[in-house]
Amino acid sequence: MRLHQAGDRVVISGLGLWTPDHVVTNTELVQALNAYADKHNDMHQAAIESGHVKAVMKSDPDFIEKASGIKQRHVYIKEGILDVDHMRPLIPERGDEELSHQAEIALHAARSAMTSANKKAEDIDAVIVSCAYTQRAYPAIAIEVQDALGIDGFGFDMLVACSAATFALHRAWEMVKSGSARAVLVINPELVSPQVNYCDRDSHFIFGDVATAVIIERAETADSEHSFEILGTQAKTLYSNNIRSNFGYMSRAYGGDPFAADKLFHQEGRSVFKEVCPMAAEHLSQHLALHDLTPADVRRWWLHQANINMNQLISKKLLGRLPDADEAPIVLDRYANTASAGSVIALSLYHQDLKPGDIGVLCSFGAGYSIGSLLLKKQ
Ligand code: CO8
Repeated sequence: MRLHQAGDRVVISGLGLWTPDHVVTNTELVQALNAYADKHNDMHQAAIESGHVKAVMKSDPDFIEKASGIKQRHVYIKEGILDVDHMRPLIPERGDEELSHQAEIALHAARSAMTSANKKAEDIDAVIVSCAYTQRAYPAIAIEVQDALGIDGFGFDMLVACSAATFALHRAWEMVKSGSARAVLVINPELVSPQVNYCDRDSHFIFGDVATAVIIERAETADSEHSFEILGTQAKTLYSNNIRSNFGYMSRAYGGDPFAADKLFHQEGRSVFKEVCPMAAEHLSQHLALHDLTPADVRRWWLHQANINMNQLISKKLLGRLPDADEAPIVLDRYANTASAGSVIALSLYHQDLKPGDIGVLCSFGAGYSIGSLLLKKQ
């Protein structure tokens, strides 16, 4: 075990973003769901009338945009998603000797973060892959990525749903602070489309795929064009069943349909909205107060990207007014909810204009419930 110099000041020195080529618009998604609903409801007409089978409810692009702010999403593989006979992405299975799908998208983001931080494999000691789902239990995707990049050190996977990125950055910050790693590569390969229920109007529009990556190191070793000192990190969890996925390794023992609706992502969206917004606003004001800061001192909010109305409500609670796009950039219109990666996409796309000394807040909120935040200062 190596022990490196402890980091007095720790910075985010590199950011990577990989966006899948394929786009699915709300209109496309709704057309597919509505065609599926017609087919299902015709086929099961008698059972639906007798109450034995539930009718599939139709969706509406205007509802989606108004209720969420989402206009489109990127997906890793589009084939199958809009096909009424499949209603899921058709992703070819790869053999044990091939690079896994999730490691592949993780590598795209990782390489771009390493380039932006001017870091080579030999400068990095740890890799964390942190996201809502990993495609297998072991070996860890992080170790596969570590191997592909030629990093000598250690790697592990973390699952914290929407807060996977902020919680992993928290761990990376602690590692560099303590000297257990010189630099840490945190990657969020959010390959969520396989777990979206494209037949359910309540949730079919919510998610998109993406991969983000961040390099964390001591301020003394950082030489990138843009870097942010991490002034502090805070994490909070509170158990809730309102956002849930029951898919897992126990499915084989249960014997039922491992892909039934309750095994996929499902939520009580209204309750989540009502409960999480005040929690997030309270969490953020307390975090700022710990550093003798107020919301008015924050130049930019890189908030979790689940729902535009949630972000507006949280910002209003913090600022007493709605923020403009420059203060709290929105990416969910283009990317939809990308689980943990949303706030990191916003940081990746909207940071270069900040001036030295400017304060920013990176914050996630979602399933668990979980809330994570980092206070950042532009160097
Ligand atoms: N088209 C037409 N009508 C619809 C549709 C649709 N697509 N969907 C719902 N409706 C209907 C409902 O059935 C309801 O009808 P009725 O009044 O007759 O019952 C009506 O419209 C209103 O529905 P809602 O009350 O549900 O509508 P809302 O205004 O609350 O909007 C939202 C729904 C957008 C879901 C909103 O509640 C929301 O965004 N809540 C917060 C959700 C959130 O942030 N969740 C976080 C989840 S992400 C996360 O934690 C990461 C997990 C890991 C990711 C893995 C992914 C696979």
